[in-house]
Amino acid sequence: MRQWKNILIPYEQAIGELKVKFKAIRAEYRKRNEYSPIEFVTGRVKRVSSIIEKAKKYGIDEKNIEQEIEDIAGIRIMCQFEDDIYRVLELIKARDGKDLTIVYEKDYINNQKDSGYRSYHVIIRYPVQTAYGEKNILAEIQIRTLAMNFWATIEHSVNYKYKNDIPENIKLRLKKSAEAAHRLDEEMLKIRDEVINAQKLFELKSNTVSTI
Ligand code: 0O2
Repeated sequence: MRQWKNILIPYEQAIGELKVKFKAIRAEYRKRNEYSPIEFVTGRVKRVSSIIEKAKKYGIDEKNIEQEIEDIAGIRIMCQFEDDIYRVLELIKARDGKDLTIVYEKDYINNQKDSGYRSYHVIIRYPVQTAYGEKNILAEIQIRTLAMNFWATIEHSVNYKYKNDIPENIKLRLKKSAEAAHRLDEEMLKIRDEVINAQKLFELKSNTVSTI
């Protein structure tokens, strides 16, 4: 039995650091009174049971888990509009070779999954300074709109309930909902500038009220 509690320590540290770094980008835009392509950031370390389950599913030997399972550490960046995803991607690419290294990308936006899932994934290598020296870990950054996130969260819980064997009629409904979420993103993109201007005005008003 592997000492998972100890193995996961650098992954937890990486999640903590990456959350701070991406939240700092949002905070900086806000302080400059500029629009932030990052709406909010979450992160998690995969549960040991899910790691073992995934290893079994792909026939991965336990000793190779850390090299082959790329999403033990997972960061999720939510954006308001679909084109923000590509701005976030540029922000990540600008750091390639600096505090992180991009390993490869998975574009589930232009190549939507059969389930209806859409998101942009970037697999990175991230150096963690531990008490025992540097450890390079793999992490997955998922970049998605709020609508994509809404759909994925619902679908994930339905999948959990049916243990990955969702009845056909529900699968069909979920696919239709994915199309609706996609249309919502497309419509919102068309009025993007209008929405951003309105949000700026709203923020200006809230700041004035809070300083009175
Ligand atoms: P959790 O709870 O987030 O850890 P696989 O994981 O088997 O689908 P692969 O190639 O290893 O396939 O990784 P991929 O495609 O990059 O997917 C990894 C993660 O992306 C998943 O992690 C989900 O978070 C998300 N994802 C991928 N496909 C779907 C989907 O159809 N629906 C939803 N809701 N999310 C998806 P985990 O391990 O599934 O879950």
